[in-house]
Amino acid sequence: MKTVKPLIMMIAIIMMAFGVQAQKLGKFGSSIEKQVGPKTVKVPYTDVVSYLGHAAPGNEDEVKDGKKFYYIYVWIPAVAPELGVRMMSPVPKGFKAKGAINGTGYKDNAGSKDYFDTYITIERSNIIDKSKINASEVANAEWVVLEYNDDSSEMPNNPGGSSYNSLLRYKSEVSNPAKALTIGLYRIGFTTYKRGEVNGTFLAEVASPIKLPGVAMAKTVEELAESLK
Ligand SMILES: [Ca+2]
Repeated sequence: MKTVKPLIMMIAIIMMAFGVQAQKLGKFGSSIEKQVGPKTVKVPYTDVVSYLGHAAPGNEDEVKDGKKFYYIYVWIPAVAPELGVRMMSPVPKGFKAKGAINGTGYKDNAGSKDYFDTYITIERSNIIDKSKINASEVANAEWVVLEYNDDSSEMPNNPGGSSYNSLLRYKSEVSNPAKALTIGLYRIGFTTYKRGEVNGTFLAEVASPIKLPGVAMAKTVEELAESLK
C-alpha cells in the first residue's frame, strides 16, 4: 500500500500535465536565440497579429491540387527581416490575444470540438502598391509560395494527441530579391494535409521580430483594403 498511493498520484499528475499541455500555446518565439542560464531560448516576436477563424465545408477560397484552400491576406508596409506564421486548430481553450481579429463565423462556433490538421503556406504577390488591393487585381496577381509547413513539434498537440499543427519562420534573403521580404501583399494559405473537407475553428498568427506599424491582416481582400483606408 505504501508504494501504490504515490504511484497513482504520480500517474494522475502526469495525466493532468498532458491534459493541460494539449492545448497550451506559449509565446511565439523567433529564430533569434539567447542564453537564459543553462537554457537556449527563442526570443519572442515583438509584433504579433492574431486571427480567430472558422473553416467550414463550402466556404473555401480556392481549390488547388484537389485541396480546399482558405486564405488570410496580409499587407506588409516595410521591409521585414523575418516573418513567423503559426496555426492551430481548434482555437486553444480560453485563448485571448489583445486585438485579435474575429473572422466570420468564429463567435458562433467558438468552443466547438471540431478541428482539422492544419497546413500553412506563406505566399507573396507581385502587388506592391496599396491602391491595387482589390478583388480583380488580386485575382490576376502572380503568387509565389515562399515557404510552407505541415506539422510542427513546436506547436501543442491537437485534441487527438497528434502534432498536426503548423509553424514556420521565414527569413528574408536580402541578396536574393526573389526570396526577400519586401513591401507588398502577402497571403497565408491554409488547408489540410489530406484532401477533403475542412471544418473547425482555428487560430492563425503572423509575427515579426520588429514593430512594423501598419501591418494589416484580414480574411478577404475587401476587408484588407477597408482596414488600410
Ligand atoms: Ca498538419
